[in-house]
Amino acid sequence: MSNCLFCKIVSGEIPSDKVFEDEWIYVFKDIAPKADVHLLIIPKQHIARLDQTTEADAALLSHMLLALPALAKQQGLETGFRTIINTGPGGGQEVDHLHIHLLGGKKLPGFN
Ligand code: IU
Repeated sequence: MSNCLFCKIVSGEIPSDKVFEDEWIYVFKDIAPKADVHLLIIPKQHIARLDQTTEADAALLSHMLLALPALAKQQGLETGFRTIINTGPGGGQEVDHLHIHLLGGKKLPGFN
């Protein structure tokens, strides 16, 4: 999508701190990190929101999830990590391009 910020990051039109990419996904450091490690995992194809995915996206969604442990390990998150997918305004989604937040490190607050 031509006016999508994350599509512009994928294409290189907007610079990013890239951590990983493959045929399906692009991974970069969040510009305003909420933890020691804060990555965003996004599909290269434009999908706006998780609630707009269908069975046709199953392989891509699986690929995104399965990439997380290796990314966490690469970032030194040996004791675990948190994943967040904000969906729509009610879920606090600010950028309308599907993304998984991968967070971890000593500053990560708990839920309790
Ligand atoms: P959200 O789930 O849509 O709320 O998360 C969007 C994230 O994108 C948020 O953590 C921002 O800091 C991040 N981000 C970014 O990394 N680079 C940008 O240019 C913009 C937002 I705008």
